[in-house]
Amino acid sequence: MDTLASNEYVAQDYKSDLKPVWCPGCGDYSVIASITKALAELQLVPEEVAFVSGIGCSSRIPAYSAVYGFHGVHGRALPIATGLKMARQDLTVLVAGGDGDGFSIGGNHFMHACRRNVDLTYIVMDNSVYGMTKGQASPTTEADWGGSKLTPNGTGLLPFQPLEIALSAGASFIGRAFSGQPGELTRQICEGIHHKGFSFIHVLSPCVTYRPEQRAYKDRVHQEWQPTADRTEAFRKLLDDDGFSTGILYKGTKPAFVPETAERASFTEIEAQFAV
Ligand SMILES: Cc1ncc(C[n+]2csc(CCOP(=O)(O)OP(=O)(O)O)c2C)c(N)n1
Ligand code: SF4
Repeated sequence: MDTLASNEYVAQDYKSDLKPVWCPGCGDYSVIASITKALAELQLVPEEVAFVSGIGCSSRIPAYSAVYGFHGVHGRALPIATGLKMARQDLTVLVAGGDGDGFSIGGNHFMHACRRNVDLTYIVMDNSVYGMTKGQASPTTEADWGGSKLTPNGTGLLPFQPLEIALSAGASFIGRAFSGQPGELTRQICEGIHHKGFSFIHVLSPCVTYRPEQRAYKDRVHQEWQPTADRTEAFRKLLDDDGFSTGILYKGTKPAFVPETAERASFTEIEAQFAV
């Protein structure tokens, strides 16, 4: 495949013809715009990029982009993406989803993707709610939010801390951005793609339908972090975090996991190994 000369691609080239069905005002519009802008800034050849997601409003992102895409099973985007990257090291593999998809049903995969440090860029649109299934509490929902009929008195549970989990599990790039600040989000996506290893970008992306109060995020976010390679320093910053600090928190130097080239076996050979 031909690699076109630089500056030939514009953001529009990475958008599909599908019109998003998100609610007017949903933060995810800005996330897809930032992603396509980042791909254009990096002048990536669309055929050399693949987008993987699970299920949820945010997980529709691959359908709206014109790179290779796989809209997978709820919570299983990361294992699919890991397998793809292991088999096709030449591809830039992006993964997208929501807090429910990534931290609830997919929470186990999140930890192990951080630990494996395969070269993926994982963009989580966190709206602290299950948008697609009409507003149930998610792992990042505040303990006292009573907006769901299922939990009218709140969950009473300590919210999941995605950045702390990512840092302790071994992610080598961690950032947080706000969908209402697309310039900063685009910058982080570019840096995350550049970074060799597992890049986790936590995006505060309001669900205006089930969490209309999240419109106030714009008054709460504050640019705070400069990247450090010191995990202790990054943990200290997280202890002071109010959940609305933005910036790149951590950029480590751990080498990305690259698989050894395995000898391929035929299906008959594999079956023979399991024969009793
Ligand atoms: C195995 C399985 N369990 C549950 C569901 C139902 N389901 C679809 S989307 C979703 C939650 C989506 O929430 P989130 O990932 O936060 O994304 P959002 O819609 O808020 O962007 C759930 C529970 C499903 N599709 N598959
Ligand atoms: S329900 Fe919420 S997350 Fe889903 S499209 Fe509407 S605003 Fe966005």
